[in-house]
Amino acid sequence: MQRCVEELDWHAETFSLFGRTHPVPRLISWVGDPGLDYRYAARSHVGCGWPAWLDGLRVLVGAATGQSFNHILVNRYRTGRDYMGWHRDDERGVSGNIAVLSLGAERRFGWREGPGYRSRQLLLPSGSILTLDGHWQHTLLRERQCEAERISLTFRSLFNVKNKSGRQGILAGTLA
Ligand SMILES: O=C(O)CCC(=O)C(=O)O
Repeated sequence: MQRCVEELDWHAETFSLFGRTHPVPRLISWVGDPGLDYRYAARSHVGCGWPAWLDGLRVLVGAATGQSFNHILVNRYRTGRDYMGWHRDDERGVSGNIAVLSLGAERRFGWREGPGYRSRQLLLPSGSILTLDGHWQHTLLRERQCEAERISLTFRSLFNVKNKSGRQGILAGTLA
């Protein structure tokens, strides 16, 4: 966890709603194969290679889940006031499940198969790995009383796609 805090580049992104700009309620970072872009919310997150310590983690998480990964989006929740709202990770170019490695504060994770479905919750302790179908809606809930920090490393397997116009699509980049 400390290494993530100290050695990753952290970004405070913003989003627009009804013409106003708001801070995304968490910090993010990313690591991936050189040139590989995980693009969502109209923003690029281009990998520039793996530091050895994270490559080791990638191998461990790959062995634990039986998948191989080429990109990580890292979320840093500074306290329980940071969170992630309901969303899906069903962008074109993401294959297989997402593996979420949790570090630090235990937080509540919710998921449901879609709007109108019953939502369920799970506690994510430090060191746990959750595998997740990105088509399901999910959220990391706000917990106002929590003062401790949590980091989630969300391992993804991305592949190159082109859209109908022949231009690079939602995900752009090259796989080694
Ligand atoms: O931090 C978490 O556990 C959830 C992360 C997440 O939903 C995502 O990165 O899409």
